[in-house]
Order: sequence, then structure tokens, then C-alpha cells
Amino acid sequence: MEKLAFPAPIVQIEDDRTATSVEALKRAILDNLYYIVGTTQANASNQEFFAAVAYTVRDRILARWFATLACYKQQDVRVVCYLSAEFLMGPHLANNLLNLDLEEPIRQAVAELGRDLGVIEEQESEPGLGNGGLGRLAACYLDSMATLGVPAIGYGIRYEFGIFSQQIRDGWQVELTDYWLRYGNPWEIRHPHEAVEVGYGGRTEGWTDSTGRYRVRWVPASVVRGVPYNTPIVGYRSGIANDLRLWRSESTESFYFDRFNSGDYQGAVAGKTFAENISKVLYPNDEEIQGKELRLQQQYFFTSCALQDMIRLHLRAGRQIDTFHEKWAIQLNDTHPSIGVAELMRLLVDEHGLDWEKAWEITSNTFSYTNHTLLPEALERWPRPMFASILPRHLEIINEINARFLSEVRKHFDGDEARVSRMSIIDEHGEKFVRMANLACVGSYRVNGVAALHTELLKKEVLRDFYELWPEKFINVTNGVTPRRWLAVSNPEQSALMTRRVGNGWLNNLDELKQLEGLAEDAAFRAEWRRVQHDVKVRLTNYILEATGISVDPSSMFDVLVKRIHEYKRQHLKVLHILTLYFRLKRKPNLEMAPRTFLFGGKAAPGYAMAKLIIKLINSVAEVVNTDPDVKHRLKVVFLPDYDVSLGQKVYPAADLSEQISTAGKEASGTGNMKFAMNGALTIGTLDGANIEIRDAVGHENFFLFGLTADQVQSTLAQGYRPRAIYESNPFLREVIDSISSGQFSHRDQNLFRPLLDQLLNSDPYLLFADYQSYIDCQDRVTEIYRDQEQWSRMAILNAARMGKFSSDRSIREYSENIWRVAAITLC
Ligand code: CGF
Repeated sequence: MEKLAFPAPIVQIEDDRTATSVEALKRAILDNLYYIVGTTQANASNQEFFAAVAYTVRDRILARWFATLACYKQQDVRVVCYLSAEFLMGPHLANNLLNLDLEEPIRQAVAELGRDLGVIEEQESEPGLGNGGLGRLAACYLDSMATLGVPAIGYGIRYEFGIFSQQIRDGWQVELTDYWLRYGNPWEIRHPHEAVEVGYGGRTEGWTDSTGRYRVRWVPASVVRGVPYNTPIVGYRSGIANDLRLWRSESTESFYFDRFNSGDYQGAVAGKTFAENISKVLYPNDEEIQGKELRLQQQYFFTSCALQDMIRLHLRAGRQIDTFHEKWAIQLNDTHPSIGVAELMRLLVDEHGLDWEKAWEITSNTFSYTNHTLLPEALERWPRPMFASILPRHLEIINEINARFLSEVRKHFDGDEARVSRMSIIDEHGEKFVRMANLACVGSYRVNGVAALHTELLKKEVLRDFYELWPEKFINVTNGVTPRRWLAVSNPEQSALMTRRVGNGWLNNLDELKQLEGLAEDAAFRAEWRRVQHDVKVRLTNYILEATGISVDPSSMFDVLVKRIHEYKRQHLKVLHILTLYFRLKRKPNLEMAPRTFLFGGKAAPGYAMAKLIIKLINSVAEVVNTDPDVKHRLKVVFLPDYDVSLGQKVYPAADLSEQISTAGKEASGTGNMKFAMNGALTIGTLDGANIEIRDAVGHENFFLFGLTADQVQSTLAQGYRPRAIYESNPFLREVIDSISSGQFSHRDQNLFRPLLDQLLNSDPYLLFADYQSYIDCQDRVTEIYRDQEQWSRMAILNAARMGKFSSDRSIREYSENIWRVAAITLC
């Protein structure tokens, strides 16, 4: 047959997709650009070029991924399944290049093709599939599990829209939808043949099986299809690639012809709309639950997909269903996936015909539960009628679990009906609710808090009854963060300096940075440290100018508070400090004070009016302070819009001072506190969450402590706290509060900040006034020490050197040994 006359090939087809020489990488990038992205080198935008580079890197991950899966199978390992409604992964490219040791060859290949790797990396749109700490923790843990060789799968939802993008207009937060998939996602692979079906609503019915046993089956009113999208997660130099499986909801029928034919055009696509809505959007609240149907549907959706997937893999490996718990350890990342306890029971009893006792033995030896919060409003509970209409069979199962559980409670605590009522999975008062934390505690063999104080408070307060029944279930695993992303990728300048002095072993053994301790006394090293820090600050300065139009001085102290906006995190306490300094300078313009740049960043939940007002307050103060000639160049206030992982990577390395100022007893752990200190920022903080452990690790003398302890907070409130009395007796605080209420920062509008001020003066539930003076005094100590740059650098170096404990590798080792009972493997 005659060959068709094609134009001469423009690129050479790449068939060795594991090669990593610069030449091979160049060929592969051009090949992917041409055949996958569908453009040519000359025409490709940077965005398209990024996609080609990402495909090239993904190709090099695939062999590792298949080898990892084969190895897990061969060694018949127990697999950790990390179930999380959120995975805040951040951009993948730079992290993958580091972990694969490909950064330099790719940089060169990209350069030889006429592009700059930094610019290409900036093109990646971040999958914002999380709200904050909880989702980011899940991402750090995936990185550590792959690095350590812990067999693991992350299960979650592939939201079409992640956390909203934040714009600031006239000082207010405005939310815009985040369509992160606009240009596609080169890292994921869709696996439609592994789809599963998930039911909702309907009814249950009894039947008798062939052995004469009475069984129940669920007849759902609607069924949606869950399709997995896999993203391989590579470990740092481990050769291992684990799996992040995010599920997309789709309709089982794309179109109902019968309805269409009868003229019901809307009905013809109704099922499709219902199905597709489930994975449509991430709920943007981090610490408050709203009992919304869609949220329960989402939670059930991904949890059921995950469990069905595990059972499929288990049986496919030739194993019996009754050994399920030996091969799978499921970690519930907060209560969001805790419906899994009832779902696994349903699958085992209804679908696989196990008797209740055996099914319960399996279930209660499979799950463990991590609690992330002490705030009562964040403990999930679902109105019973709503629950019954969405998951009727699960409610029956929960009732049965509860009845058996409560009889155990009664055996232990005879006659204590108040306790029985508190521990019941069903809150029988009033409207009646299903309490998901109770379900998680009952169905799990381990329950952990995320910092030592948090775990103690769980045992003493939030989960006290459960602790008294099962003390052996409770354990602490202090959070950690990955030094790969949060030091090596974010702060290449300082990482290079560290590596030059102590080698690169710290990348997977952060304790090795301890060797820097001695260098804190070396004046030349300190000078080098400061030079590097200055360069990093210049980098952020340029970004700030571009993003906000505000020019800041890189030699001023960068005093940073970035995290979700929440009253308990007390961004407004920081504002009180700024205004205290402002009025000091107004009174004494010649006051000697190192210039400070106050950087804020963070999103407020769209329905959280007070948090949004705090953002407005910060911006209003910025407007006045930044333009006042009396203080210009001494104080600058900047609100960085749209705080996300990428922005965090720019901000943490450039900070001098890390603000961790939550009311003691409110922040479960915090993880930003770790990222800052790892990068050498000094912390000013309360004895809250992991701050306590950070202070112990870096040395009390290298940490600025202020404020009431958790116990003192409680006793202050119990004694009838009167914030107005503090306001009346402290002239500086009064000056600040009065200035806000006079309209000085709101164009004379005296009502704008009234809700905030009224709350502070009348109840102040987060004790800003109680901690105000201690905070100001502590900040004065900060100012004093900052004047001595040698001393500051000494302290900064010691902070960075002593953060080994806060690597997520340590956390994952603890989970593996104390909870999951899994062994790390090396590749076969
Ligand atoms: O989880 C948090 C964060 N808001 O996501 N909680 N939740 N839910 C806590 O408030 C943080 O203190 C904690 O560090 C984080 C991860 O455990």
C-alpha cells in the first residue's frame, strides 16, 4: 500500500520514558508538547510548555509507581488508607523534581529549549482541594509515607472547584470560583474501569438467604458512579510512588430517554445534575460545620468509593474477606470520613454475608481516628431525619452499633445515665442528631490528638467519657510538616547554605540540622545567614509589589501572620499591637524603632461575618498607617490576597517573626508555626497547640512567650471575665479601641467596626484584652532583641537547627509504629 505523504516528523518520538539525560528530556518534552499537548515548540505558551514538562516528569514516575504496586503485592503488605475530605497538595512540579532528583537536568533541558524553569513552574495552577491545616497535613503525610516506604493510598474527592480564590476589593474579601482544572491536570490518570457505584436515599427491605438467614438489603433511590483519578506521589529519593485516588461523581445514566420522550426535558438530565453536584465544590469552612445535605453526600461518596475499592483490591489479591483488617489500616482524617464505620459494616454484613460479630471485629480493628479540633462548633453532627433520608440503611446500622455500645457503657458505669446519654452516638435531645465523633471513637481502635496539649485536652474535656472507658485507645501524634516542600523547595537559598555546611542528609533526616547549632556561634556563618535571608526577603518584596502595589523595605523586620482568619487565631490582636506602635510613633516621631513590615494573609469562610470584618479592619488600618507621613518607612501593613500553598512557599522563608497568637487551648496544633521555625523565623506565641513543643525543642530562650495558659484562660472565664474593666484601666488599649470606634480607620464611619468592638468590650470570648499587655510587652522584647542582629541570627539559626522533631517523617513513623502497625519497605 502506498504510504500517505505526511510532513517530515518535527520531533523525534520518545519511546524511552525513563531516560533522564538532558538530551532525552529535551526530546521527551518536545514529544509531549507535540503529541499530547498538541502544539509546537515555536507556538507553545508557557502554560502549554508546563504541561509538556509535567507529562515528561509523570512519565518518569510511572515506572516507579508500577514497581511500587508490584512490590506491595509481592510482599503482601498491610496498606494504610488515609481517608480525607481534603488534600491540599500545592503545585506538584517542583516537589516532584526534587524528590526524583531531576531538578538540574530538567532545568537545563528547559533552558536549552529556550525557557526558564522558574517561569514554567509558576504556570502550574494549584489544586486547592482543602481549607487549611487539615488538608495540608494530609499532603505532608503522603509525601512522608512515600519517602519512608510506607504502603499507602490517599483517598478523597476530586472537587471540580477547590477553595475559592480571594480578592480584596475596597478592603473586603471577595470570593471567586477556583476552576483549577481550566487547563487540565497533567498529573492525574483517570481509571474509569475501576469505577464503583454509590447509592443514596430509598429504603431497606428484609430477605432470607439460601441458608435461611434473615438479611437486610438497601434499595437506594438513586445511584451515582464514582470514578477514580490517580495521582502518583513520589517519595524523596526512595524510588517509591504511592497513590492519591480522588473520586469524581458521575451519573450512571447521562440521559433519561423515557423522561425526554415524555417531554420532561429537565427531568431527563436531573439525575446527571444530582450526580455531578456531589464532587462539584469543596465546602469552604474549616472550623465550623453546617449540616448541609450535600456535605453528608460528599462524605459518604468518597468513603464508600474508598471502601469498595479496598475490598476489590483485597479480593483480587486472592484473599478472604475476613482477613480485611489484617491488610488495611484506615486513618480517618477528622470525622469527615467516619461514616465509613457504618459503611464497612454494611458492606461486610449486607453485601458479603458476614455475621455482625465478625464484621464488627474486622471494622473495629481497621479504623483509627484523628481529631483536629477543640472547638465544639467543629464537631460534626447530622440531624437524624436528614441522615435517615440520605442513608437509611446506615442509620439502622448505627442504631445497632449504638445499642451494643451503650450496653457496654452501662456495664462499666452502672446507673450513670447522664454519661450514657453523653456517649450515645445518637443525641436524643430535641431534634436528634447523629454524632460523628462518637461514631468515630466507637468504631476505631486508636484515637489521636495532633499535639501533646491537644491530646491532653481531648482526654480531659472533649472526649473525656471515651477516654475513661477506653484509656488505651488514646494516643498523641504531634503533627509534622515535610522539610522537602517547606524548606528545600520553598527556600532553596537557605537550603543550599545548610547543605554546604552539613551535607544534604537533613532532607530525609531533619535531625541532622542539629549540626548547625555550633555554627550559631560562628560570626562568619551568621553573616552569611543574614545575607541569604536578605535575598529571600528581596524575592518576597518584589512579589508584594507586583501583587499589591505596595513597596516594602526588605531590611525591615518581616512580622508575619498567615493562616485562616478566625477569631480564636486572633488576627485582631495583631492589629491592636500595630495600632499601639502607631500611636507611640505619632506621639514620639523620633522614637528609635527598627522598621517593621506586618504581613497578613488568609481566607475567611464566606459565611463568617466577623472574620470578614477582621480582614476589612486590617486593610483599613493599612490604608491609614501606610500613608501617614509621620510613620511611613517605620510601619507598613500588607494584606496578601489569596493565601494558598504557593504563597506560603514564598512567605515562610522570608519571615523574621512568626505570629502564633491563638487563645491558649483553642488551636489543636498549628503547622504554620513549624514551617516558620524550620525556616529560621523566631516565634512569638502563646502556650497553645504545638507551640509548646516547639518552644521546648528550640529552647525557651529562643522563643517569645506571652499570654495566659489554657488553664488560666478557663479560670479567667469561670471567674466572670470583664474585658471592659481592662479597657478602662489600660490607657494604651483604650486609645487603640477608641480610635477604631471614632471612625479614624473607616473614613469617619463609627458603625463599621461596631460588631467587633462591641464583642471585645462586652464578652471578648477569645481574651484579647486579657492578653493585650503581655503581648505588647513581649513585642517590646522582640524589638529590643532585633536591634542586636547578631543575637537575632544566633537565635534564628538555633530555631532552624532544632526543628527535627517537626518533620512529618517523625509523625509518620509514630503513626506506623503505634497506630497502623505497618512496616516500611524498600523496593524489591
Ligand atoms: O487542623 C486544624 C486546621 N484548622 O485545619 N483543624 N481542623 N479541623 C487545626 O485547627 C490546626 O490546629 C491543626 O494544625 C490542623 C491539622 O491538624
